[in-house]
Amino acid sequence: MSVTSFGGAEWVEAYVALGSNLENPCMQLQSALAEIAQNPAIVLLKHSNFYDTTPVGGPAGQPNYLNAAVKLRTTLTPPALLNALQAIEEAHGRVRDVRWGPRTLDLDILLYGDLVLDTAELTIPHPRMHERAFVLVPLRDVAPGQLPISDKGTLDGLLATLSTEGVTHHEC
Ligand code: ROI
Repeated sequence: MSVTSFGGAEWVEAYVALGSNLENPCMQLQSALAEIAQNPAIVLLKHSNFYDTTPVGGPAGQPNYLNAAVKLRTTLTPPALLNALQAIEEAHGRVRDVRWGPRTLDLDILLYGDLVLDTAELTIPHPRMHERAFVLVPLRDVAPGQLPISDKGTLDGLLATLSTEGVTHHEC
């Protein structure tokens, strides 16, 4: 695990994906960025562009998503970061009913330092990130192309294998 120490606290770099396809996705993502940044145990380092993306999986006919990604530094452990992100999702009225159904706000931990974790609550790296252009295209805005994605290859290597059709830059 690579960590940096500032005044005693251990700071780990992590990447988080954001998604929304209900109730004004631009507003959902912009306020989520502000709320993540407000956490005293999180420093938001960079956020990506916003992308309009065709839904992958889930029920037919759901609206397009707005996706983004952030690079942050945190002293929170992975479960504590997950709790913090879920509290923001809940404040945005996220209801977990239909699996892969439409949602006001989805915040997923993609990577946490070079940690590999597989528990009932949390799998890091995110288990499907390597096959999702709607995750990797925004991630490339905030992460280097050589970033390793578990044992699946580098970010640029994976992007070269995926169709990015259906992922288009979106001004909010
Ligand atoms: N599809 C897109 N394009 N963007 C998402 O954020 C997204 N999230 C999901 C599923 C339903 C798998 N599909 C998605 O959870």
